[in-house]
Amino acid sequence: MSPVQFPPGFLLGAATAAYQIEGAAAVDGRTPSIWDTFSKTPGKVREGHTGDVACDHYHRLDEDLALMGDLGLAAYRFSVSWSRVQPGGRGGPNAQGLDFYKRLVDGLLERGIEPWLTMYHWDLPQELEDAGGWPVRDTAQRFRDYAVLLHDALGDRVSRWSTLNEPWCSALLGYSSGDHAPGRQEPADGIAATHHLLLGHGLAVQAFQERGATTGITLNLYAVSPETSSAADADAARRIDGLANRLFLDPVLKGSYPEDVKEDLREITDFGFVQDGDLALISQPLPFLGINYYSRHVVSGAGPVEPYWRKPGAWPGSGNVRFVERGVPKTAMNWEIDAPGLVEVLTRVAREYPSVPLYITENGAAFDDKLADGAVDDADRVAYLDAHLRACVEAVEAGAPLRGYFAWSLMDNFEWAWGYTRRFGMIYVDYEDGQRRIPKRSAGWYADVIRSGGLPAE
Ligand code: PNW
Repeated sequence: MSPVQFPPGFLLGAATAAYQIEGAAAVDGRTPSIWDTFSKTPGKVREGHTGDVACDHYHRLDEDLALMGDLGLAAYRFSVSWSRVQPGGRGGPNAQGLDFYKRLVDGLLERGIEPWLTMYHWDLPQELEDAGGWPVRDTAQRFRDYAVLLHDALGDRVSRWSTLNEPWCSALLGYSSGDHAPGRQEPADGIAATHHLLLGHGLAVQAFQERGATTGITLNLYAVSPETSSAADADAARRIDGLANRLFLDPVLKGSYPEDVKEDLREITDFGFVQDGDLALISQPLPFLGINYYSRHVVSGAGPVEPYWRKPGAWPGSGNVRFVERGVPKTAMNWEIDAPGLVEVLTRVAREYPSVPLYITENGAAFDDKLADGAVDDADRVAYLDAHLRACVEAVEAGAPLRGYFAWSLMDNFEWAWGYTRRFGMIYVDYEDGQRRIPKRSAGWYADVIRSGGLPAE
């Protein structure tokens, strides 16, 4: 393949999330989140793994900052553990917890790495779950107060903020399918949680605006296509696109929930949780939309059969949808590799939801990495990242206002329900050998890409 240059100013970074890397779960005043509780509930996470220690990033900050500097990252996307900085999810700040993020941000700025802070990457303080969690409206107010607390503490040195990471996962995997924390399985709660997450986002945007600041949001979006041209398959694709993409894009960028999705969900909920003014809050202007892209869903209306990769509860009201396996190459997550789908998602968002700058805030892959002679030759990950970065350039050439890309992930980490059995990192973490960090081949490759501002010929 031919070499490719990124547009001037195209930002290249890497991403992580608090519960997946920090460890130090009960240190310096942190209280449990729903992921602490969930991972300690037998049968929920592979091998009974937890984030108690994770990559011990909390205690290895300097080493990890040095690795980010070696990579030459232009930006680093991380999340804050809510219960570390506001134990219990209410009341005043925990200075010790905040101090960790101040040291992280200052260390990034010293190295010329732009900090991109995500406020909520799935780790709700357990006390707030005990009070009802995201299906309850008050949780959105709690989130607003937490956003203000973060802005008070870090607003002088962080300018790139995102409220939520992937509310689809928090709401539908957390409250409807139960694959993720808190593991509840009530579709109506999943949809109420969706609204209250988005409301929390809107309240935070408003609070930031009152303080002369801005914050974006990150959604996980999919390319969706029907298996055949039949009407039943087209309807299946409409439903899955509705739940995965438009249920979030429409309220945030158009100020309404999609009518067809409300109709699909009619037997589950009447959307009675939406109050006057909510959608105006949720659809306030954004500085950017973050998109996490991993794969495509190919669907057929010929079900009912379980989706091959999630329990049916993740797709309420879509019991007749079958997720089709096409026999194309997959990652270790069993997710099909589909770089053209990324072009599709970006150009679709640019067309249907114009005038918001876009960033790929996550893209990457788990593969069966082998540590041999102190090195990891992850040629498959290099190929994956190369193909998806080329897709980004193609989307820009097609007119999408895409401004940057964050690889998922900086380092191997706690992959949620899969525990440490799946590795997404460009840096290998040897959990058995004192948490040793070993940059994989992809790390060196990505450093070259950043340094040269382009992709080499294959
Ligand atoms: C995203 N799904 O998670 C998250 O933002 C990351 O924390 C995570 O490590 C990464 O992608 C890889 O999984 C997802 O089942 C988890 O559709 C599950 C799904 C999607 C995204």
